[in-house]
Amino acid sequence: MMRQAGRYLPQYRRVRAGVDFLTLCRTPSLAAEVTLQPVDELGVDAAVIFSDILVVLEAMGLPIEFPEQGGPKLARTVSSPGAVEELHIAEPEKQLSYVGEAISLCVEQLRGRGVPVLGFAGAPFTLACYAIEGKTSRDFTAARQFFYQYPEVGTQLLEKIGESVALHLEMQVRAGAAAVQVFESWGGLLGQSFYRERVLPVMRQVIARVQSLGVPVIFYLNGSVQHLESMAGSGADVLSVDWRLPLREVRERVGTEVSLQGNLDPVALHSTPDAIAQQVREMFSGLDMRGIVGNLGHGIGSETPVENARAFVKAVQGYRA
Ligand code: 1CP
Repeated sequence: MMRQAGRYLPQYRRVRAGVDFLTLCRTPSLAAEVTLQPVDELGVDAAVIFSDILVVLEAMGLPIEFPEQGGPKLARTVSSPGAVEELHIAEPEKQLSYVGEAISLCVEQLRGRGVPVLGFAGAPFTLACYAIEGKTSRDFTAARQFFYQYPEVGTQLLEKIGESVALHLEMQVRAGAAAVQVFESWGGLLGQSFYRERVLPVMRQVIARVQSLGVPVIFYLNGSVQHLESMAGSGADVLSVDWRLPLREVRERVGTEVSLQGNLDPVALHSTPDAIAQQVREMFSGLDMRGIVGNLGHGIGSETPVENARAFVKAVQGYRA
């Protein structure tokens, strides 16, 4: 599940009560502990390393803060073409080595259990949104404006972030990640041709770089309806889609060469275990199940009842059986 290690789990909140979010990310033993909680508690088939997409921006020279209220904030933003010039390419082996150490610890602790560890990173456009605006936004208007105002510099920004993301993912693979997921959480804000022409070329490069190390890449895009053909053209091994279209229809649009991951609306986990099992059957109905990964259509909410998250995992695994 997306964001499977986190606030809806009481065990996570107990660990978090003693440390701030960034300390948790930067302490490999603690990051590994919370990464493994959903494996033990829910029986998920893969562990998703505990980290955040924004750590790459910090390594590029934009310090981040995670205040207890109000969501993450950057201490500096990219507000002019000059600021793009000043950004560094991240050096993950030096600056983000804690992520690799946490992955290696998880791999070691999961040995013999048949549970792979997944790495992840934000996609270049989604990270550019945070780099330009410095915090979350409903529609990232200022970020999108930047790309129209400074088309060439906008592309340079995507390329610099893309290079940093590729290096970060390569480091995670070397540390033992069996696959990686790239999160394009804000891609749905863009029109079809803008995404295809301005963003997809950089995504393709990132994906190919990681694949050359021999691991599959999962490409998640929230708001995927208008971008399915772009996603299919990205070269990713698995397309992870939101809940807005049935998987059957997604399959028709992207063909049979690529695997699909998804796509229950995470809000549906606020029903009952029986209703969740019914929704999982509906989600898979009429599909050839080869190359299908059962998942949510976006991150699990922090108020989700744990027994319902468990019911979701059980329903997917029951369907597979
Ligand atoms: O206090 C806390 O515990 C902070 C809450 C929190 C958590 C648990 C944040 C702040 N990040 C995380 C962990 C996290 N972030 C994971 C954990 C690993 C797992 O999957 O189990 C992952 C995969 C992420 C990825 C992430 N961070 C994304 C992409 C996925 C998505 O939901 O679209 C995004 C957009 C972020 C930014 C971010 N970090 C934290 C928050 C609250 C946000 C969202 C801000 C916003 O709404 O724009």
